[in-house]
Amino acid sequence: QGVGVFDSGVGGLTVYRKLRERFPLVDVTYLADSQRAPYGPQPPKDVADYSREIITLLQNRTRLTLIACNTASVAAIAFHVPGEEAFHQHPVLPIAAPYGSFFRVLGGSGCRRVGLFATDATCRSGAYQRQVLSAPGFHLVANSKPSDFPLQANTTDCIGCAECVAAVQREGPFSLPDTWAAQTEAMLRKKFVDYLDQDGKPKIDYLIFGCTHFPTLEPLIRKIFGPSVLLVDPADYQVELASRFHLHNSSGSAVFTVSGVELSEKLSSFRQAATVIFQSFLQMANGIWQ
Ligand code: DGN
Repeated sequence: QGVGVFDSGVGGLTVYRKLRERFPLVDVTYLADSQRAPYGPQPPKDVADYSREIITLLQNRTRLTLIACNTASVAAIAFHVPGEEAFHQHPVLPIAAPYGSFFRVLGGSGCRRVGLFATDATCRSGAYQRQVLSAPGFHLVANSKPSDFPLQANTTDCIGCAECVAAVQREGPFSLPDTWAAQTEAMLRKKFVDYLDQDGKPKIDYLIFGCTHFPTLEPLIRKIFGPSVLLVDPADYQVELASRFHLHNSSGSAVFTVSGVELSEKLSSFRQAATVIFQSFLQMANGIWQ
């Protein structure tokens, strides 16, 4: 009766956190496919197959699955996972789906320049670009060529960062020495060059986190852009949509599962990264790791 959540690794914990805030008493099964992470560089067809496999596993014990990985979501959508028939009884909500365009609810007036920060696979899919371009008044920074979708690998209207996924997956940003934080900030500043003017002022009004690992980098990103840029986490809209499914309140338990043969090793590194992402995580998990 609970909710299944999966990601290639720890990124989906940022979705789990929002789900838990919204539904404290719903049981959750979280699956980190660490054995096959990262998904970003792999062929979308393979990633879609992983998703199909994981959803099949989760649907036995949950009522609804959230794909808490943008890369898996865009692959799943492209390869029709889940097919209507196969998962008829078990709804699946991919994070990168066009949920009636989240920009509509953002409101605001004047300039609405949007930046996108995602994995290369999500950038190439054009999933978020299409949403931005279909929302009246919003446009992408830097350039955008909607007719080119699906985009080429070197697209410039989206900023991809495989290194960021790897870094968050490995350790998370907060436990690292200041020197590392400084290096990461420098790397991000380089990445965001199209989104900053010569004085370092933002050229964007919104930044979409198109990868679930990236909200953990928020303190550094906030430092770079300052307070005026609105950071958009699609998990808010995904979790909101989950509320339509009348989720069953229970004990609010959470089971965390990691794929891979060297399970104990994977679990300990996952646990470490999870702890870093939000301190009370282990407390919440209450020792029920599998
Ligand atoms: N958290 C995943 C996403 O949202 O795309 C990262 C994908 C990966 O494994 N590189």
